Amino acid sequence: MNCKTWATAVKNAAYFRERVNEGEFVYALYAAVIHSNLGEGIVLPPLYEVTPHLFTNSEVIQKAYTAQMTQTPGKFRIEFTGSKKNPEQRVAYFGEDIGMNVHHVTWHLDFPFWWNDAYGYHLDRKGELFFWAHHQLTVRFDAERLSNNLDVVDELYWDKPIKEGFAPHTTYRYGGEFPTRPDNARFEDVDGIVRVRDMIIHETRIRDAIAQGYITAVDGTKIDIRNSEGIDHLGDIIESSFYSPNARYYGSLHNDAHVILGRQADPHGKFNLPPSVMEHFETATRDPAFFRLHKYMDNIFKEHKDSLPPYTAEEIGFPGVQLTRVGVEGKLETFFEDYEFDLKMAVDSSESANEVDVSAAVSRLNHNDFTYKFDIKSNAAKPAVVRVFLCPRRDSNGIIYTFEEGRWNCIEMDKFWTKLRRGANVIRRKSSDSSVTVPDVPSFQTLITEADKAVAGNSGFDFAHYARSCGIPNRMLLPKGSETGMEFALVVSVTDGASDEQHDALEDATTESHTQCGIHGEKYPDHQPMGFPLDRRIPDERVFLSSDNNAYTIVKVYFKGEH
Ligand SMILES: [Cu+2]
Repeated sequence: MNCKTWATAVKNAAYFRERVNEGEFVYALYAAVIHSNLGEGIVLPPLYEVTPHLFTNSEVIQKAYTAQMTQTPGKFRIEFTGSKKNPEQRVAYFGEDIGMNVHHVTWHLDFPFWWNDAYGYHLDRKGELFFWAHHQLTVRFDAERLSNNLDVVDELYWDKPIKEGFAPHTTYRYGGEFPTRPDNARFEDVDGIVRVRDMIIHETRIRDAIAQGYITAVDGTKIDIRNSEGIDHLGDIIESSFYSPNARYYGSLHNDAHVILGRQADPHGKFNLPPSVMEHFETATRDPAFFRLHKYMDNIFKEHKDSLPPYTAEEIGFPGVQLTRVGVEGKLETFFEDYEFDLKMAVDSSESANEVDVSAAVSRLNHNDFTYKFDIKSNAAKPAVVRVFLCPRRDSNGIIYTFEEGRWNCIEMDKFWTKLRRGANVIRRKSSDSSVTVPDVPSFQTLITEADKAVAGNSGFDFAHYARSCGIPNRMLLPKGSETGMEFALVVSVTDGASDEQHDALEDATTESHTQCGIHGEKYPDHQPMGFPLDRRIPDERVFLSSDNNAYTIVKVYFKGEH
């Protein structure tokens, strides 16, 4: 991070590559490339090819080793963890998706909890982004559960058993298998690290702050949180990050929760087990308890959002603008496809044995591209911001959610700025342009080949398109849905974009996943709270639905094929 020239940076990287722990090296290198000016425009190879152990299961790793030992190339299929006797297995494709895991790791690299502004700049709305990115993971997981006839996730309770156990079938490169947790484990203190009591105390202090409407900073001053910025402070104290105004008092609820939950297989350190999947961003979502943990955090954030006054008709309105029709061109259809990635870095190589080709084949959720079509009438030329949400319409019993119940479960699909003309406007927006998602990262081999070509002066490869790997994989934009078509409300809101100064620059490829990942080194491009206008209570849906600029339509998401 402190290197002044490219040559120094590369030589330092090479030096440490030989001398530090390899996991630490990869983390440090990725963090430095993301945050240093020298790293601008560098496309980092997909982590599932760099540290495959953390993205696939032990069975596949074992086969790759055998292939190398016997010098027989091979392609090995990854099965999702668990057997059919475990209902959670139905949604393992989500928590174990290699692209979703890369998004989660990269989010935490883009917004490290240890970030200190002395490193060079401020991470704008980091606490709020922590809330929003994880809230979106939670609602997306719930939508996948509903697609697979499962109930939505219940939260974690410190005084109740952790219902789901987990056998990760994942191994470290060095240090053995990730620990297993049986069903219905009860929380125990983790010796010398974190006590259950502390979790309850910190949670109570945070809930107190929400009820009081202010946070107490280290010096005793009160920070008002009953406003739009409150969520940002809350995110900082709940994670907690170095931005927390009082980590001594509010603790580190989220980070400690990952550790205490992760260590329940060996809370007293009797068996000398390595850290669990919960303690690595790469692997945490594999454990279904991750989503319980985040539902618990999410409900605390909701308690705060519910303490704010609902938006008034003026706040969510856009005078002179009417959204007259919301439609989709193309069928909303999902399917599973096979994807192959390289496993060479999972096995040890030596000078005396050739490297053989080893790869993994995994089944991934994808969908057909589609286009939104919005008919908007405007009484004048003006900039507007369009927000698109997809909200499950029914719970697992088939009962239709009320507007107020359903709005918290909405999946953010897209947010974009547009210039309305006076009169009738027809706006088409492609699903592939979503500002929530990123395209598939090219393989390490493709990046090497294309980089060599570019150095030789003949590459047409669009590197900038892949500059960021934080963002929901575009192929997972739609939840799976069902064979007969699962109903969702497609909620669209068109509001005033005049006070968002950056809207002209937003179509640049390197900013494409800004809604949940921000823009490196810049202010978050939207002045409204994340989730607006559905983030606050809607006690009277007529306020929302009678505004001309907000509308919804019911759509169905079809799943084609087998799972
Ligand atoms: Cu996370």
